[in-house]
Formats: sequence, C-alpha cells, structure tokens
Amino acid sequence: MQLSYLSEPSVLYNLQYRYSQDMIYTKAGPVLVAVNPFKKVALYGNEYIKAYRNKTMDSPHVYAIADSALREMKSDEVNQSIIISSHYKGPTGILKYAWLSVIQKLGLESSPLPTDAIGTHQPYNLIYLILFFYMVHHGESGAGKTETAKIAMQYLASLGGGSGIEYEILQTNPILEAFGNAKTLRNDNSSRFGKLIEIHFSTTGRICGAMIQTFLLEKSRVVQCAVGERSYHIFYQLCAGAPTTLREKLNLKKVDEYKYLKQSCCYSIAGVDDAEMFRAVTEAMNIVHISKEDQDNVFAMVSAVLWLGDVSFTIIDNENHVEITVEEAAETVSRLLGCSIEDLNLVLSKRHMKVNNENIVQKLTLTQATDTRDALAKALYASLFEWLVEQINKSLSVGKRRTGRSISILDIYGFESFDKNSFEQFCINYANERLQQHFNRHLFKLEQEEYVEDGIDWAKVEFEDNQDCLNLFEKHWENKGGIYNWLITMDSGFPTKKPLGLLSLLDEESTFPNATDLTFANKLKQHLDTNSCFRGERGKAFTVRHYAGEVAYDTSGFLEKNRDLLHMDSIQFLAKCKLSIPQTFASKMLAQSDNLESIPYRPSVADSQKLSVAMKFKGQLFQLMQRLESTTPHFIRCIKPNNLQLPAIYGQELVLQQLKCCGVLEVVRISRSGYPTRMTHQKFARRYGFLLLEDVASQDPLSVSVAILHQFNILPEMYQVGYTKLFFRTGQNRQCTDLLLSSKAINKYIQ
Ligand code: AD9
Ligand code: MG
Repeated sequence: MQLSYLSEPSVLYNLQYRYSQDMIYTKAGPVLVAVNPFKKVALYGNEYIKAYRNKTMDSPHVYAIADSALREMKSDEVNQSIIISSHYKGPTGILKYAWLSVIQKLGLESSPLPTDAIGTHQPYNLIYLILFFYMVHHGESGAGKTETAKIAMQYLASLGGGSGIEYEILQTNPILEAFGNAKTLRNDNSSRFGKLIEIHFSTTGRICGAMIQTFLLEKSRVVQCAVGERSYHIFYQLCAGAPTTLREKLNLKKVDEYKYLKQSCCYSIAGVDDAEMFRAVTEAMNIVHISKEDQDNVFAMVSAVLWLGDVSFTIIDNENHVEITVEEAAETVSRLLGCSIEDLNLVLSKRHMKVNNENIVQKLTLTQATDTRDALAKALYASLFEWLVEQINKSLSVGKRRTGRSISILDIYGFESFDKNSFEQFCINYANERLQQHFNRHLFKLEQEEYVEDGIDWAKVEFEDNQDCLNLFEKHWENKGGIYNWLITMDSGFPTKKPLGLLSLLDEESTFPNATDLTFANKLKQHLDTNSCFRGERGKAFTVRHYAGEVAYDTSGFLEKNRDLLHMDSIQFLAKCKLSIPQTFASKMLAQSDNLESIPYRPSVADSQKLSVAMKFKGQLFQLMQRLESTTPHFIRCIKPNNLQLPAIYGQELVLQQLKCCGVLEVVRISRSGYPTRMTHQKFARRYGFLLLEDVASQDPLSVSVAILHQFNILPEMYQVGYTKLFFRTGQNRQCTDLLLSSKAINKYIQ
C-alpha cells in the first residue's frame, strides 16, 4: 500500500485499518512504516522469504526492503544501508491514552481525562499513579527496531554464504542481547546500546563476513536500576542456567541475594526462561568461536561484577574513612579477578593524588569508596562488552576474503523526550538530529533528482532542515554584532573566536575541577542565548528546540557522566589482575597514556580518557554518518501503537505523535506538493487510451497520453509531461486522481 498520495487523516486511517488486519507494514513514499503487533504475526519464514525473492509477493515488508537493498547493491554497485529508528515524544499525550485504555480494559466508560479521573474514579487512582510512574520515568521505546533489524538480517542470511557465516551472523544477536539488553518498564528486551552491523558480500553476491559497531552502552544500569526493571539479562541467565561445576567455581548465589540486582525487586520476565536463554547464549558463543576458556573468563567477570556490588566497608576512624570488610564478597572478587585482597582493599579505600607536584595518598570516605567500587564494576562490565564485540568481529571478519559490497543495518535509539531529560537523552537526541538530517537530505534529493532527470519544470521544494539545531550542538558562533560576524565570515586572519556549541562548552566545563552542573548551565546561558534553538531555563535547566519538538534538559550529573573517569589507581589495579579480559583492557589504556603530566586538570587519569564521552560519541557519529553517506539508504520507521506491550490496542494519538516526530507525515506532505504519482507514457496510454473518442491505434504513447489529458480537461497545473513519464499532482484536486488514476469505475471497467 503506497500512502504517498494520501492526506494526513487518510494516512492515519489506513495505518489503523491495516493494523487491524495484521498488515503491520505500510509504505509512506519511500519509507517503510512498521507498527509493532506485540504478537506473532504470520508474515515471516522461508515461504515468505522465497515469495519476496521471487517477486511473487510485493506488499510492503522488511523483506521487500532487504530485497531491494540487495538488488540495488548488485545492480548499482553501491553499498546500501537500512536505517531503523523510532521516535518517541513526551509522556503527556501518552498518559492520557494509557489512562483511556485502562478504563477501556476495565470495561468502564471512557473517562474524559486522567486529571478528571482522579477523584471521580477513586478506586482507580492507584492504577493511575502506577501508570504515571511508568510513563514519566522511562523512555526507551519498544517500537520494534531490534526485531525489525533481526528480520532484515534473517532475509539477508537466507541467501547463504557457505561456510556457515550467515548462521554465525544471526548468532551474534543472542550474545549482544544477553549482555546489552535489559528489561525496562517499556520493553522486556530493551537494547541499552546502539548498533550498526555491516554485512559484507563477496563479488559473487554471497555473504562473506560482517562487522559490528556499538554505541554508548548504558553502564549505569550495572550498579543501579529502577524498581521494576532489570539489569543486563546475562546476570539472571548465568545465575539461573550455570551448570553445577560452573556455579561452584563462580560461587554463584540466587539473583535476589545480590545487592546490585536486589534494588529493583524484579528478577524474572514473563514468558522468558533465563536458564534456557543461558544455554542459547553459550551455544551462540561456541558458534562465533569464543573458546571454552574465554567463556569461563567471561562468566568469571560477570560473577565478579555481581560480587563487587556486595563488597562492604568498615569505618576505621571518626573521619568516615574506610577499609573493605574482609568476607565472602571481597574474597570471591579477588579470587575471580586474580588479585590479592590487599590490592582490592587498596584500590577501594585509598587514592594516589598529586598535589603541588607532590605525591600523596588520600584515604577514602565511605561515599568515595562506594563510588570507586561502582565505577570499577561499570568499567569491568563495559570492558567485557567491548571485548565481546571485538571477538565477534574477529570471528566474522572478512579478512583476506575478497569482498564486493555491503549492506549496513542500523538499530539505534530513537528521539526521546521525557519530563526529566539527562545526559543520555542529550546524546541520543543529538544522534537523532544527525540521522534526521540524513533522512531529509536523502528523501528530498532523491525525489527532486527524478524530476530533473525527466526534464520537468520543478520549483525546488525547500525543506525545513535542522541545521540550526545541529549547529547549536556542534558550532554556534556567538552573535556579537555585525563587525564580529564579518570578521569570522571573512576568515581573514584576524584573531577570531572558536565556535562554541553545546558539546564544546560541555567539554570545556568538564575539564575544570571546580565546575558544577550549575556553572555549566550558566555558561550555556551566557554563550548560547542568541541561538534560536536554545533557551536557558531557571536553575540548572535548558531547553533545546529539536526537529521533533522542544526538550528540557536538566544538567544534574552532566559533567560527571561526560567525564566518566576511571581513576588511574583503578586502571593499574585491573592491569595487575590475572583475569585476562580486564587486564588487556587496562594495559591498553596504560599503553596509550604515556604523558600523564600533560593533563593538568586530571592529575591521575590515563591519557586515553582525555576524550570525554560526548566527544567520543560525536566522533563515532561523524564516522557513522560518513559511512552512511556513501550508501543508498532505506528507511524503516517503527511505531509503537500502545504502551502496554499488548496486541490489538491502537492508540491513534500515540501513533500520530510518533509519525509527526519521525518526519513521515512530512514525507507525505512533500509527496503531495510534488508529483507523487508517476506512470510511463506507455502504461498510461495502454490503460486509458480506450477512453479516447478518436482512434489512436497508430499514435505513439506520448501523443495518446497528451490527448487523454486534454480530452478530460485535466488542469495543466495538475500534471507534467516528462521525457519518459507523466507526473501527477494528487490529493489536492480530485479531478485528476479520481477521474483517471484511482477511479473505481474506470479501473473496474479495465479489469
Ligand atoms: V528499544 O528502543 O531497544 O527498548 P525496540 O528495539 O524498538 O525497543 P524491540 O524490537 O525490542 O523494540 O520490540 C519490542 C517487543 O515488541 C519485542 O520484544 C516483541 O515482543 C515485540 N515485537 C516487535 N516487533 C515485532 C514483530 N514484527 N512481530 C512480533 C514484535 N512482535
Ligand atoms: Mg532495541
């Protein structure tokens, strides 16, 4: 179903109607819209794959997108990308919808608004409050990106590659999901990292390897996690599924006995057998050639992280200084990591500092020691995740095999806007601004190139682009009046100021030891107030006008999250451990930090940490965009029709919000202001020629087409005649579309 000639209400109506018929995929112009069914739909598997491959089926589908990516890769000899995203905006409208759906579910009459509902439906206030908590505090989507990415991978893998490489590629999913996904309140299997997988094809068109890149793993989840959510799946899988010998070796307890896991009071997922998943993960590790010994190391680290959370401290003086309590937790951690208890105590209770060029040893207070312990746990886990991705890439590496082209699949977090937005949303939304720019440029370029190629008159459609917002992040020039602007635009060798943006200001502030989240917020207000996409708010907050709407950020925690420092003592400690994964990780960091003195503001961290999280992310994004720019993109927008993760509930307002955010409605709008309906001269003449009063058998298709248009008095502004095709404006004037292209009467007559 092509929606490009439809107006907004018809788009919404069509999506909903199709959804009710289990047709979850719909095309809006060149974009595939996928509405999450939250149930098994009979649309997948070998029969369907074959049908799409043989073109006996062509209704909108992820398979169809993957298939056209393949065909275009081969025919145009250009790399392809499949960009999957979802866009979620604010809890307000959703809250209302969720309330209504609860009322509906309870069989009550629909209550006007949640606010009204409080007080009038007393017994349901509790449900309302639970929902409120559920809506406001959590934002990740569950729209179906990861599932869609897997469906696309499944299609590509079905081509085979010989040597089982395609199977290996599919088996990376259970591994990365075990270590990088978690149950959140919005999605039982929420990805807590972004992922790009580049699948390589040999010159003969068979799969020959793959490469995975990941973005921004949410490390904080390892040490802290909201009530009702879980930490990473692997913790629960290991505890539930480890065979007895491993269980004893790792000294595993029950999940509800670990402090890190206990805090969220949630240990299982309905319908998921963690023990079974553990077996699937180890099997997948075998397939991607992670040796038994390495697997043992991986699980030793997972267990060490859990036990680290249980390491407790004893206060040793009246200044709150501490030492670790030597008991089961500390002993297990030191045994698993391969370090002495003394070293573990040292790293968690003391810190080497350089003050006025003098080395001193500072004793840590209880809070400092706890923070150090948690930072160590996060670093251990992050290094483990990084190591796994590296191993997978080694196993899938194309190596010396000859490679032709590639198809990349991007499964990245969508735009997020909540009541409280922090550093994570800041990074995620920045990434989405970049992707949106890519989306705009591509869709408009493509559309308009076709007009130019066919030689039709075309006044270029200017698109509301998001460059201003990107500039706010990356390079905002302070508006200091005419002469200043003139100087910088002339770039004439006069001393000019560096461009300042949200990212560079954040970085600068992160380097000042005395900076606080408040000084950072003030700095933003001072420098960026003239930018139309920025608004300083009271206290520590600021608002950004994103393409998908305004988002208010709270700077609390920004500086610390951006610095994300692991103290030098911790790195040296890990380098001394016998367990190989953290040891290699730390040695690498040490090797990169040869000149510590060069960072005056961070006396005891490794050079390799000089780059802040935001700067590293910016670098990764630039690289990603460069890579995507060299490909032909295929866009899939995933839509979540309800927040309850239930089938057959379709929230019109919720869907509309998402369509608005992700630009699909704009694509439809642009399609309408352009000439979205095209037909070759031949096809048009064949289809409608019989309507002509005169005999046209001997005439060429172009003349027949023009004669038809004249006979039916189609207004000249409603169409254009190109070299090979006729282009029609639609949707605005019923005369053209209804009469000729979609008139049921005529189509019936032809059939
Ligand atoms: V998040 O932003 O990583 O939290 P995703 O990736 O957008 O999110 P995900 O793919 O994990 O969402 O989908 C959420 C759930 O919806 C899945 O666990 C399935 O239960 C369900 N889903 C999604 N797509 C399909 C589908 N095509 N068929 C059946 C689906 N169920
Ligand atoms: Mg996901």
